[in-house]
Amino acid sequence: MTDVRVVVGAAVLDGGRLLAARRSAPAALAGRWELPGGKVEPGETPEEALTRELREELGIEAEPVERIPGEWALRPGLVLWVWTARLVSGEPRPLQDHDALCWLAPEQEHEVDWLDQDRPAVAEAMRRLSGN
Ligand code: 9L3
Ligand code: MG
Repeated sequence: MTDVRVVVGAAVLDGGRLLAARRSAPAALAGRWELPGGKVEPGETPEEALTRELREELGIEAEPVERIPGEWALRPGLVLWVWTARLVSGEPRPLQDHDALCWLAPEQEHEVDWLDQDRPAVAEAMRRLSGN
């Protein structure tokens, strides 16, 4: 019996930097930074969900590149899976659920207050960006 719901997060990489998004909701998470994304809907693959979430939340076209190995528990019944993603077109804007965005170079990883569950995947994405 599997009733674990997957949330996909995107490590969008462009020009040697990673896109970080600051949540505006819910109140408990507002002000914390995350890899943008959201819940996989029934009938969708995780990759399809990732593409859809980036379109809805940021107005960009992006494509998933590789899954970052691992999964991180968000709360009972909800886990986070992360892909690196390539920006195909558009300029990201915070259209939903975020109130700020920024592009971070690897040495800037710790300049924002990442959600705890996102930290391992952020660290791995930054390692890949810096070629380690
Ligand atoms: N969440 C954590 N890290 C992330 C994402 C995209 C989401 N990188 C958590 C926050 C919410 C839940 O997953 O509690 C569902 O996310 P959303 O659908 O509100 O974005
Ligand atoms: Mg979301």
